[in-house]
Amino acid sequence: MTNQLQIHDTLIDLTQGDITDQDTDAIVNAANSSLLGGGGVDGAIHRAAGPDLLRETRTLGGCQTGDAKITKGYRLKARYVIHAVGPIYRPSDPNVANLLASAYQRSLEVAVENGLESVAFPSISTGAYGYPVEKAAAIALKTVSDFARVQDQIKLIRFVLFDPLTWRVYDQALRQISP
Ligand code: AR6
Repeated sequence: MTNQLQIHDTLIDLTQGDITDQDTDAIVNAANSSLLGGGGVDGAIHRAAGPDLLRETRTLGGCQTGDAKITKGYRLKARYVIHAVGPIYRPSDPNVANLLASAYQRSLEVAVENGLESVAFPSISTGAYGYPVEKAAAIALKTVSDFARVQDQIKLIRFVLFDPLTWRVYDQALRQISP
């Protein structure tokens, strides 16, 4: 299953699977602000990268919600991991959408600063952090497509959706922004 949208020099594509298998220049981790690991995709990335990843994240002093920090990828195929911290969903908080958009935006900025050309994202905040997938997918795809319109360095932005339901929601959201 795949769905794609080309924007200038950047291909945005959706795939279903395990992000730890990706050979993009970087994979993005849905981390927490400690950057010391956790469950979900964070746990899977730390397991696949090996203990050197935690050794490096311990030196970073954490990361604020809506921000992102880069490390090496160690045993992963991806050379780098960009650790992004999405918000815990609170329906009454008007800032959660901005913080989620910022997690994607900052990840891409960090990728550009490090000369990278391909980045794979999970669905940030829609697991343990409880963000409704329909809302999160629209924010994620709008943020990365706006980014694609204003830069030409990143050639591939891939979303690796773990479960079929999340994949379908992103697929629908991508269709809505496609010409
Ligand atoms: N590859 C791709 N996606 C995955 C994988 C994988 N291997 N494993 C899970 N997902 P979550 P959050 C999906 O909970 O909501 C952690 O404990 C999952 O199905 O990983 O941002 C952190 O340390 C869901 O669609 O991240 C934080 O404390 C998506 O990844 C907290 O969870 C995100 O789910 C962050 O919560």
